[in-house]
Amino acid sequence: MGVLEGKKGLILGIANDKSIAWGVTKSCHREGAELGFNYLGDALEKRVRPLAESVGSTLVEPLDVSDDAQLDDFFAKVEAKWGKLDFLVHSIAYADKNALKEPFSQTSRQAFQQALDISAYSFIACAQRAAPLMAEGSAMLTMSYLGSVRAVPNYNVMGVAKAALEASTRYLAYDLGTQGIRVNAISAGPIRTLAASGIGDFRTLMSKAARGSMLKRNVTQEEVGNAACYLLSDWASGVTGEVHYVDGGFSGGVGDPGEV
Ligand code: 0WE
Repeated sequence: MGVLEGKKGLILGIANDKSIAWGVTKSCHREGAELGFNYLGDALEKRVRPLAESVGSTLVEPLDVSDDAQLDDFFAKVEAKWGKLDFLVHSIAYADKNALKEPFSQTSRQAFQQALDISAYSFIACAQRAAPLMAEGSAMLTMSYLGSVRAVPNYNVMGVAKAALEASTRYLAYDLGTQGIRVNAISAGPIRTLAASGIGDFRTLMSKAARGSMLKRNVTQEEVGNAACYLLSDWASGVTGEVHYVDGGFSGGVGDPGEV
């Protein structure tokens, strides 16, 4: 008997089989959940639909989280099909490519607004539409990164967006706590995904993350997925407003002080 048996959940943000959202999907499916998905545009539908079908899903709908009308349509379809929702996973971020390499002090208003809108506000937008479908004991989860609390070279405006996302997690947890809905974030170590492929010298960042971690290795999509299952399950019934690190211990250490 899986820890998510009998639960219905949405997983937002699969791009392909390397996505963190796909790691979360595999764990949630193994633990018995019935799952629904979104895709961004026709190009990604071709990738997401076969993955969704492989875990027995029949809820796969378009959703660009920067568009309120699409958000309304998406959650209306979820309500029509399921009537209720037990969990929501938000695994969505975007910043302009140039904003992730130019000096942070050069960040444009447009790049700031877009990064914060898609990477942070979208969690609030989803939460406010998901909550009315949720009963006591339901849960929401989003994905963050250490760049929210430390200045990580080149992470730039994404770090500011993740800081807003983590603060939003706490305020949503406060707000929805009165309805018995829990809201948490996972802060994962760097993982090679489609989003990471657009980043210069990600290889060096990955090897520094491994060497500086306590486990001396990087974490996987599957490990994030397993931690996600716990936070979404009734085993975490007393846990909310939390940022849970799944980074092999990197954030708690200083690496090797003797390293040159
Ligand atoms: O949150 C992320 C990645 C988010 C991301 C990645 C891209 C690349 C392609 C958001 N927007 C875009 N836009 C693009 O055009 N991570 C935690 C992975 C990541 O990204 C970095 C990192 C790490 C770690 C960027 C710079 C430095 C470190």
